[in-house]
Amino acid sequence: MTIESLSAADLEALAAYRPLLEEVHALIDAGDYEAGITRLQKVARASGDEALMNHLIELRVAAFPKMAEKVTPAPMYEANELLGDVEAVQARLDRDGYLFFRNVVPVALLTELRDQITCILADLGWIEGGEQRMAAKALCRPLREGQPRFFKAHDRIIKLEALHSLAHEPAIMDVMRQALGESAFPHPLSIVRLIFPDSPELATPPHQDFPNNQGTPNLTAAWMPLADCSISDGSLAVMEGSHKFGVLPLKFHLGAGNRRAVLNDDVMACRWVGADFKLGDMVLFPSLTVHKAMENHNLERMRLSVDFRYQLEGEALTEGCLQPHFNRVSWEEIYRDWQSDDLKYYWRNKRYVVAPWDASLHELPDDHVDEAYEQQLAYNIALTRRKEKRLAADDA
Ligand SMILES: O=C(O)CCC(=O)C(=O)O
Ligand SMILES: [Fe+2]
Repeated sequence: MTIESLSAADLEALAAYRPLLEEVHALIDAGDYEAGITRLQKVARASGDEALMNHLIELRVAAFPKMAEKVTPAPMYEANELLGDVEAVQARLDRDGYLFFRNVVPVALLTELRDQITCILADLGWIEGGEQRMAAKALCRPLREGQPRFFKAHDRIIKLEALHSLAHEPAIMDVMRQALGESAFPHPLSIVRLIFPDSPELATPPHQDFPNNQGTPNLTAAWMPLADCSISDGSLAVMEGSHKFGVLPLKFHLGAGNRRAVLNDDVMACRWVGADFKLGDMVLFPSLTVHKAMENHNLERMRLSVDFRYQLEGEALTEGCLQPHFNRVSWEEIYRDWQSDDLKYYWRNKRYVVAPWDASLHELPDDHVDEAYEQQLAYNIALTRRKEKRLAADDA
């Protein structure tokens, strides 16, 4: 979007702000949407000028795909060759802030879990049922974490024994012990991601897990998709070496967690790495590593994935990591229909230190309500326009 592309009416309404607009568009032309939007935002919010606010929203609509395009991940290093050499595994994790493994998680377990999750989603009308069910082809508008309809599915999925037991799977535990140490154990906070197609604005933004989880910074996540998941299907990307620069400040974002990290120059100098994941592949990263989801450009299929977190005995964790994700359903309820008792409350036999939760690490800046409002507005506009464009293309 350039100043020249504005309509005559818009230009007239914005005439008083011409110098500001030129400044903003110079930043945008140079590729820095974030700086342009920040500059315009200050004046638009302070003035309450409607034309200026509309222009800000339009810039946000245009910025989403442009900002996404900027990340082209280099290939992740495949660390399978290091397995068996614990020192080499740990040195590589310490150096790069991630480890990517091909084909280490039994695909039968992943497929079984996908089967159970897609049954629930089809039952609730999120995706097509029947023969197409496992493809997870979305039937409804994107739902976001936090919405009542989202929880209708999530409250059922969080009860699945197959979800929680996967975190303990011996093949995964073997890798986690090599990466972290012999006493590695998973947190019971097992997370499932239900990511809709065609909504790049909702892709999980760059962030560190530390502000969400806290406790030991050695806490290490294992992320794995529940089907083959290429970069364009919205797989996970990490910033290599970004775990060396401490805890970053936060801003609001519409994607999972509603927070993105504000990346400083040191972090920006790190490169993004990613992969076309195959079912069975897994990536690990400690809680200070900056990571994000790539945008799901698949126009039909949901991206379903899970992520678990592991730590060593004796290290610190916060109470929230011992609760079910979103803490809406009790463990008792979750366990009700399980076949086996072996994993119920297993963490009570582990040694760990409970650290206090530091709310300041998780706080959003004062302007987050404005930010949320503007992003939601821009997202709705972008979604409606994409839909109209597709309908028009279908008609043609
Ligand atoms: O799957 C996603 O979109 C986000 C995953 C993530 O942030 C994590 O595993 O920590
Ligand atoms: Fe994360």
